[in-house]
Amino acid sequence: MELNFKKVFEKDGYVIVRGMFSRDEIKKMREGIERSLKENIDSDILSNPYLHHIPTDERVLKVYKYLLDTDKPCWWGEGNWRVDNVALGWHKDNAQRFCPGAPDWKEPYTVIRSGIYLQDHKNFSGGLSIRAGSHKICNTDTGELRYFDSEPGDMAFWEQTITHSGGGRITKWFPNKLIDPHEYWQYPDSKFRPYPNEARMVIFMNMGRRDQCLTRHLNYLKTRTDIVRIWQNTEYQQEYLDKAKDKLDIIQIANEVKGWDLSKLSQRHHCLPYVPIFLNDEFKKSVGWKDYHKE
Ligand SMILES: O=C(O)CCC(=O)C(=O)O
Ligand SMILES: [Fe+2]
Repeated sequence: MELNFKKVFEKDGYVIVRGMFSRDEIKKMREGIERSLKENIDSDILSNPYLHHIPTDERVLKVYKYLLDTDKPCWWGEGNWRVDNVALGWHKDNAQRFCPGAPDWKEPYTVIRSGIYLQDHKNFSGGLSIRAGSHKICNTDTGELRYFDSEPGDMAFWEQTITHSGGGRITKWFPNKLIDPHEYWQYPDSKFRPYPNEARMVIFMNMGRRDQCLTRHLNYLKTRTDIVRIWQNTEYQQEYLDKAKDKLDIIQIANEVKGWDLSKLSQRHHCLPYVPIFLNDEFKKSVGWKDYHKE
């Protein structure tokens, strides 16, 4: 795998690495998700008996190390899978999405998300829509519309600040002519290519490096029920940790949030404060703030 896409990544805010996994590996990942569903395993994938090898896979790490410019990417347990559950509508996934004055927009947001889409979105709808170059812009209306036309085996990496939407649809006769997801409703279904026949399965992961952005990102995640619930479900097997710890800088936030009352957290996104008057001791106490970049 030749790594020569840093400039493109920095300019567009995303990259698709083709043919990272074999068809057989993809089939096993699908089976791993099916078994997890049956056995009710909904925890960080590094603790999942069927999927724990993915974050430490040499090919995955090679790309993360290259993009993050670090020898040991940070792992904090933001790795999960989704089945038929699509985040529709343009959005970003960073901590402060609406204030251009926030550090998110003044400095690079160094957390990188990735997705392994386990079905064909080259010939079928259902892939990710994104706005190229929008990772540097604090609004969701700007950036050329693109579609992740991934085939099983491809893996996509994108910035948390990029504008994106799940469940993209391609048209039947002109797959390169994309329609804004907010306008799909204006067209008949017959205009679009169908979704793949099999269930839509995606494995998502985030990695970063030890810096102030990481501290902001992790404390932001601690305000959200969806991610805290996954951490609460997570018990790392020592064997997996031992295998991973030479490759990943592991932060076990899962241990910090064990007894937390989920009803006190938020189901939705709330922007992380960034000016001292709001990012005060009371707020910090409420999220169990930690300076992860200093640890
Ligand atoms: O379902 C998808 O493809 C998009 C999910 C999403 O928005 C995300 O993982 O950040
Ligand atoms: Fe998202």
